[in-house]
Order: sequence, then C-alpha cells, then structure tokens
Amino acid sequence: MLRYVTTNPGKVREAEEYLGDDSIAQLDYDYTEIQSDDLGTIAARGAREAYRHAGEPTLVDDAGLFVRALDGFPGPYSSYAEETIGVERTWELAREEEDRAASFRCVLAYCDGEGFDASPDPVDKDDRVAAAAAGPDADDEAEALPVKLFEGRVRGTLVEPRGEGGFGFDPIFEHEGTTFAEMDEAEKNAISHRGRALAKFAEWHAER
Ligand code: ITT
Ligand code: NA
Repeated sequence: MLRYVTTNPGKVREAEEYLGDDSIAQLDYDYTEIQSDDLGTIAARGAREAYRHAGEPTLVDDAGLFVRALDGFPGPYSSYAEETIGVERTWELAREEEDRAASFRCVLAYCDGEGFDASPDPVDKDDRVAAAAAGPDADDEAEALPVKLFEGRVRGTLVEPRGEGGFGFDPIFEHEGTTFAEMDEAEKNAISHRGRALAKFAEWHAER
C-alpha cells in the first residue's frame, strides 16, 4: 500500500480524491522538516525518513504559498506562518501591496527503497533542479536511497477571505475569479499545485 505521509487531513482528502482512497492510506507521521528554502530538499529527506520508518512505499507532500510582493514569503515556511500570524494576517500583509500575485507550489517525493530508471522521463527543468538539490548526501548511507520528485504550481491572486472549503490559505487564494476554498476537492485538484503534482506522479506510477 502506498503511504501518503502527512499530518494534514486536507492534503489527504485531495490525494484520495485524485488517486482513489483504496490506492493510498495516510501515514500520520511527522518527519523531520529540515531547514531549507527548497521544497524538494525537504520532501526528499522526509520521504527517505518515512520509508525507513514504515517499510512501505511513501509519498511525502511539501507545499507552500509564495507571495511575489513579499519575495516568496511564506514559501517553505507556510505552515509556520499559518500557525503563527495566520491566514487573515497573511492577507493583511498582501493587502498593503499593489502586486497581489501569488503561487502555490507542491512537491511530492516518492521513495520505495528501489532505484529509478534514468532513461528519458517527463521531468521539466524545475524537477531536475529539485532532484539535484535532493541528491545523495555522502555523509549518510541512508541518504543514498533514491527519491523521485514531482512538482506542481498554480498562479493566483490574494484576496479577502472567501469560502468554507479546502484548508490553509485556500480562502485567500483566488484563481480565475474563484477562491480555492470555494471549490470542492475535484475542482481544486483539476487546477491546483497538488493536483498537477499528483497528475505527474500518477502518470509515472502507472508505468512502474
Ligand atoms: P505535513 O508537513 O504533515 O504534510 P503541513 O500542513 O505542515 O503538513 P507543509 O509543511 O507542506 O504541510 O506546509 C504547507 C502549508 O502551506 C500548510 O500548512 C498550508 O498553510 C499551506 N498550503 C499548502 N498547500 C495548500 C493548499 O492546497 N491550500 C492551502 N494552503 C496550503
Ligand atoms: Na509540515
């Protein structure tokens, strides 16, 4: 069974909606989130650690909100920002700016203890950069476990909170006139950072 490693029930609902709830099970495991400004590095470390812990194929989901006028803040620190200043005050920071563009990014890191075919695969440049950053650490034998990364992004605009659905920053993230909190899981998955990363993963995993 593929384990979706997260403490966040909102992520699980979306992954189950996309992949089917009989093909994944949540592993509510709080892996060590290393200090890094790169989602891929954080996720890759987490996937290795969770695989060693669970002994089953693992998929770690590291995601964040990147606000352009705030130089990408909160980015990799999004869960910390949500817990501390919260969604409303993140919106208030953005409201001060003329430019309210933002993006969500999600990196999925897959580890099943085996290696991957290095033959041509549908990774884009960002994936290669993330993969290089997530590469083996010579100091740690366990860090040599191969990890495969899948990234998705979506652009939007920050707005006054609207909607009751989703989780996290969804109420303030508007995409083509609708906030993510105004969408159901299927609608959000069709366009979201997580949905795009899940699509890349599902396509690859089906061939594995
Ligand atoms: P895990 O690490 O256990 O998976 P987490 O919620 O802490 O749970 P992250 O470290 O990836 O997950 O933090 C992501 C934060 O970014 C999360 O707390 C939300 O505030 C925000 N976020 C990520 N994806 C989001 C989405 O689809 N909609 C709204 N907010 C999102
Ligand atoms: Na986290």
